[in-house]
Amino acid sequence: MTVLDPIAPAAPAIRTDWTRAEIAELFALPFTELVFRAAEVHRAHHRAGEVQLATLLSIKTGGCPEDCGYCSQSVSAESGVKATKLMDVREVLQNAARAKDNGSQRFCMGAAWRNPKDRDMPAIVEIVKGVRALGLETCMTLGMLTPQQADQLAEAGLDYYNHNIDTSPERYGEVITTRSFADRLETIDNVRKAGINVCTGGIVGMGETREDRVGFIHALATMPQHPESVPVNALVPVKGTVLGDMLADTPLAKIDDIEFVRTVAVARITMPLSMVRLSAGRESMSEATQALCFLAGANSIFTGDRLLTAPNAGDDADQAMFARLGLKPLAGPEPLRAGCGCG
Ligand code: SAM
Ligand code: DTB
Ligand code: SF4
Repeated sequence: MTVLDPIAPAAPAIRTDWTRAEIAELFALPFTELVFRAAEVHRAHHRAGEVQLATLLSIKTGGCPEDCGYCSQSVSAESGVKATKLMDVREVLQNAARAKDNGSQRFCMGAAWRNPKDRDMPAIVEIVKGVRALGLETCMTLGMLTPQQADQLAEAGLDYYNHNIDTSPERYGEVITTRSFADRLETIDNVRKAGINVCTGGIVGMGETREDRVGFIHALATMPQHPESVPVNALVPVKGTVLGDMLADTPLAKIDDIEFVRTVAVARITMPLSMVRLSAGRESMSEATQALCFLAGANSIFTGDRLLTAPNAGDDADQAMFARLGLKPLAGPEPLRAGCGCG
């Protein structure tokens, strides 16, 4: 006879019809109530003690024609980042093999492009195939894609494509002027139609309002299908970028840790099945804040000592944190559905 656990939380329905008012109400909950609810949703769908490890590599750095106000790789920034050519396939594979040895499940490759040129695609396809052959999940972020390029990546076996919406639709034009929010959605749609898993999220701590954070989560949680991965980055303030310099001049604009955790919790509650990745900005985050993020439903991180151009916590620091918190690297596929018996 199966004995049902009377205190196991009921699995909430997956909704894509969230209203802004509902999301604002979640943000406004007493903090402990919000985190408790997020933890309940997390436990209903995921193995709560496991966190996915992903490693990033910049395969083409700097010289980007876009003017994203946060980014060290834009030609508009005076960050000192040098432009490189697309990395040689062998060098990418060496990095991927190292990431696998260090326990990563997913290898994410970024290029500082507005969009890949068709002449870049054969090398990109070779990289995807090579990284997959090492037994890693592949993720790429190359800028805007045409439907044909998305199909080419799908055919090569690309598992995920990262393309962030970054902030609320209303705030977007203040952060980036060289493309629109609608352009972003179009590429995400091309990726989805090609059958590649969607990774999209954004950045908090860019001097935005609570209402912008509500609009940001609303835009993600009302997509026709929730993104499989939702990276939540805390702005890494880079000297020489518009937003990095703005934060240096107005330190009060820095995101409050509690508000950051709230954003993670609301992402978890509204998108129960998605992997919520605690992405950039961990280096300047206390372990206590990171632990609150894990409690609030974050279940993926970037490991390694570098993000794309910015420093990251590093494998040793993360192993020590996992040991202290009793967390384990995610093993096996995700996400887990309630009722599968493995939660
Ligand atoms: N060029 C591609 C694009 O924009 O889609 C891919 C690379 S881009 C660096 C990937 C994402 O990294 C951005 O969308 C942004 O969300 C995040 N990012 C970039 N610089 C950041 C920073 N200084 N702090 C936090 N996140 C950042
Ligand atoms: C994402 O949302 N965060 C990653 C990944 N997607 C490509 C990038 C973070 C970049 C942080 C700044 C840097 O390293 O330059
Ligand atoms: Fe270019 Fe991407 Fe940086 Fe924007 S975020 S400047 S598109 S590399």
